[in-house]
Amino acid sequence: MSNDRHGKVNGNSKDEQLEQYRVDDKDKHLTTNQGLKVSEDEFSLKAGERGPTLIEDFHFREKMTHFDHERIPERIVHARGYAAHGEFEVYESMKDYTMAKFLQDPSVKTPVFVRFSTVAGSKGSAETVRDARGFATKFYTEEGNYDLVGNNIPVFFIQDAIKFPDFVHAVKPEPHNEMPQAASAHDTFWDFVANNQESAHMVMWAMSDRAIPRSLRMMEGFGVHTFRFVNDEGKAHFVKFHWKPVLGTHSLVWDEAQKINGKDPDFHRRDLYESIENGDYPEFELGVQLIKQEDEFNFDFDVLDPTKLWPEEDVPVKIIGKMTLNRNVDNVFAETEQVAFHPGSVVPGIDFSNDPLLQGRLFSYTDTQLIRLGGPNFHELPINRPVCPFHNNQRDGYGRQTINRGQVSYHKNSLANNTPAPASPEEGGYVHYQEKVEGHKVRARSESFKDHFSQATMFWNSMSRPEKEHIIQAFSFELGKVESVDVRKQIVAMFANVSKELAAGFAEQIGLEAPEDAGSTVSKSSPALSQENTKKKPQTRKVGVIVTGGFNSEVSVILNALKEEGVQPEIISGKLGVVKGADGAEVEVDHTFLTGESVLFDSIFLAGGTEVDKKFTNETQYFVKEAFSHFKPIGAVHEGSEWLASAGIEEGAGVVTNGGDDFSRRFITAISEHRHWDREVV
Ligand code: HDE
Repeated sequence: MSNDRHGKVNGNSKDEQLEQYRVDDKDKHLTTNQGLKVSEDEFSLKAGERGPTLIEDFHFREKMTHFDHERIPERIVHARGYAAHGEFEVYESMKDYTMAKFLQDPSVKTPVFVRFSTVAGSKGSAETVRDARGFATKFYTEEGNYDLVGNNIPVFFIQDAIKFPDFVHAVKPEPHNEMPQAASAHDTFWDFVANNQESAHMVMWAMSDRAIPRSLRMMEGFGVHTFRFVNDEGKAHFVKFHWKPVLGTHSLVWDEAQKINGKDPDFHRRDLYESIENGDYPEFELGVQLIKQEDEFNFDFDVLDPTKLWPEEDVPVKIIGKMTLNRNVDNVFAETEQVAFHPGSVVPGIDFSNDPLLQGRLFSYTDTQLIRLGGPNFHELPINRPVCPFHNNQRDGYGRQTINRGQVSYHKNSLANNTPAPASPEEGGYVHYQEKVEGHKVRARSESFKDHFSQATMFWNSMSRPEKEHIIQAFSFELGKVESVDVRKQIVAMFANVSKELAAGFAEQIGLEAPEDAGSTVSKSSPALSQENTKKKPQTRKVGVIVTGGFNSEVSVILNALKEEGVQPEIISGKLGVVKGADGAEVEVDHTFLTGESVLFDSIFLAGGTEVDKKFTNETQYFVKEAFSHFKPIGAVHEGSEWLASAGIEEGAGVVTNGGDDFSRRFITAISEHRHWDREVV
């Protein structure tokens, strides 16, 4: 069926359900909320044309009151987010591991809603900040909603939920001056890190390129915690969830990310929205790592510790299905803002582990929705409703919509035949995994959680040379913004435990001595952690094509070749309108140099042309030099090659020139590579 979001239903059960709530106001009369047609909407009711407004003006009062109450509290974390609808399909039955119904039948498509987010920034903050990204998926299954509320980083800063308020207070803008917005580069964050050393591993990820994704479509997702799969024989496996982007995992460079925040603070949502509108549906494969219950203690990390990952080389990721995001929301507030995720929303076959971070989250999410969405009935909001029926004896509360019929609202009862009645496991009733637990009530942490550095070192060891360099630069930037020299010193000492090379690398740049002792003896690395080893594809990459009148006829051939490979050329020139080639061919200009910044493109193509003035030359040089300094692929033909040479840029390391038959192929290969780190940038 159709994917048209403008009024048509695309055929999945969630979409059909949402359709009942959609309203089109176009071509209708204006009414009050009571349905009364309004005859005038520009002038309030007054005692005389120049007199005071009358309180009996119900229309004015209703309109203003509603407006006064339009805002709800933003999420305490993950306030800045963007979402889309889609579908999930499993590749093969996971019956051996879990009885979750949506993981059984490859012919079943389960509707999903995914909200991506930054963590620290406010609702209106910029999107390409250095931060973890939320990756929260709601599966609307036949057995109820299952929420996989993950991040794009597989570990977390703390090991126990009781520290979350402290961590969030430390990373948010400082309370005395409310600065800086959406950034960890300040004293309280780094003070927290130095004094809570379990954060070491996650900080490595946060300082790496992972924290500045190129696109929400090009980042991994992780459930972070260890969960349990339970099959219909009651047998359990520990499981970690992964989302693998079909386009590979790619990042921006830091200078570029900061500039984008100014040029287009909506960069990530625009990219997601436009991709879906263009039919370039973002795809993510679902992977699981499985550890048998009886192997719980056979690893050099505790499976319950959320600051540890399971190296993919030791515990392979089994790819089990695919999610496709194919529909933008109709209304951001109604859907994206009001969606309420909760890691405790599970279905039979999926259960929790005793990870103390997860355990605390199981409390926090419902609690936060109560204030954010104003009461206990947020599950009735259209975006949050399960697609299966729900029946219980919960009643009333603000905004209740369901009209529960009948006399009985309690269990057990005889007046309604003791219904609604609990379901047996055979009937789909959820049964918690019967893990045996015993212990003293203590406020303590297991000894097995105490190694904070080995995996941080493994992460460092796994990075390529440019990735390591970026991490050193990130530490240098962030600590360069930290005013307390004492905090800086503590961080150098702390990260010397991860790697002396790392600590010495940034110590020097922040005016401190390289550490003398410490260092790490860990030599393990995990190639899967390096983005160098990710998938590389040209599809959906944006190429800024700089062209002017009188361009060579070869240009149209090259543009067609790019489009055939799924590359998206956008034309940039001195002014909007049409540019004519030497052979009379015409191209429509998409951007001038004012609106088409180099940081907004993956690659630059200098297509040439003869109608050049000084302004055009200056703008082109600035543009291409900036793209070059961000290691982007650059192509140039005809006059474009001369523009390149006059900018002082030579062929090599992702700079493709000399036209000819194989130019398009060479350029597309360079585009697929994403960035060209071998380039000497001065
Ligand atoms: Fe969250 N987190 N979190 N978190 N989290 C929230 O819930 C919390 C954690 C994550 O797009 C809040 O509705 C605690 C880890 C995402 O709507 C809140 C702890 C991971 C989102 C909350 C954590 C996440 C949230 C704020 C430590 C990755 C956005 C608003 C125990 C696995 C979901 C809200 C969306 C949102 C609490 C740690 C992911 C306050 C107490 C680890 C993706 O309930």
